Amino acid sequence: MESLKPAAEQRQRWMDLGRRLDRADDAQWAELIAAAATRTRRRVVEMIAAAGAGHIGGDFSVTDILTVLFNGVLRIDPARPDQPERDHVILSKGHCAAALYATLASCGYFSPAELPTFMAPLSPLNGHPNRVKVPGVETNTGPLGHGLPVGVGTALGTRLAGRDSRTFVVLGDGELQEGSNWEAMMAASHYGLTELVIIIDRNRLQQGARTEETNRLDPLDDRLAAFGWEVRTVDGHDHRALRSTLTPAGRDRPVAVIANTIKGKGVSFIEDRVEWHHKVPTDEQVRLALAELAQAAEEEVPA
Ligand SMILES: Cc1ncc(C[n+]2csc(CCOP(=O)(O)OP(=O)(O)O)c2C)c(N)n1
Ligand SMILES: [Mg+2]
Repeated sequence: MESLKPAAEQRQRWMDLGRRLDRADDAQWAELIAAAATRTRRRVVEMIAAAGAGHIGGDFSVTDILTVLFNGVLRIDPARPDQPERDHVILSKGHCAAALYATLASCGYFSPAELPTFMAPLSPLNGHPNRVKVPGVETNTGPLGHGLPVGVGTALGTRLAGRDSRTFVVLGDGELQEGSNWEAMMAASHYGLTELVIIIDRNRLQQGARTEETNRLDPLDDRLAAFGWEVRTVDGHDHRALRSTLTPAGRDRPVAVIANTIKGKGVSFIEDRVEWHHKVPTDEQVRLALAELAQAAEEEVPA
């Protein structure tokens, strides 16, 4: 199958939503973003159920972060995914490709009609993101510990080219146990990359256990600060707080956002349970999950 192409109609829907968000007051803005995040979670459930594989827990913990980035923070045009002046997002925790694909499709980088092909033979929507096949994917990820080194290079490159683009790298917390991240952090602070932001999806779970039992990260804020970063801490499911945390660039150093999240956020029986790192829901669990998300969607309809 060929690489995917931008979808004009869906991009128009995304732009219409953008205009509504611009006009909305704070409460309406939060409701519209919550509805978009819930739609992404519903799509993720359907994609993983159809594929019989995926990483639902990490998809759900990062969904609100991606939704706010792509609807409230980034300067992007899904019709021109390669335009040089764009902001860049690298999902370093590439196992959460389903959440990224659902988000990119909602912006019109490609049609949401492609989402059911997730992980099917010959589909461009591989289990881990591929920049050659999927518009909006900046870097191939999946092997943990690669996204931030590439992000540092991206931020340096845009600076050398004289552009003011920002680069956002989304990391798993377990992923921080890869030493390559800390080498990249040293380099970023050495170069004073104020235009670089890392967002750590701090759900406190990794593949088989809690991060703090496996290889402790705390005191994470002190450690990041010691590496020369401006540290901001936020509730990773609070859309308004995410927007105000992610919007300002760093003052004189790169920015590390610790986004406190719940793995599996949004579906009660998936939340904070280690086995849902890559468990696939049964038909009955799919029904229950979609019912919970439908309930959430009803409560989120803006007045
Ligand atoms: C280098 C590398 N080692 C191991 C894996 C297998 N793996 C995939 S996801 C994961 C756990 C990641 O945990 P975390 O970064 O906390 O992600 P999240 O909780 O957001 O799913 C592991 C070990 C991998 N993809 N890459
Ligand atoms: Mg984690």
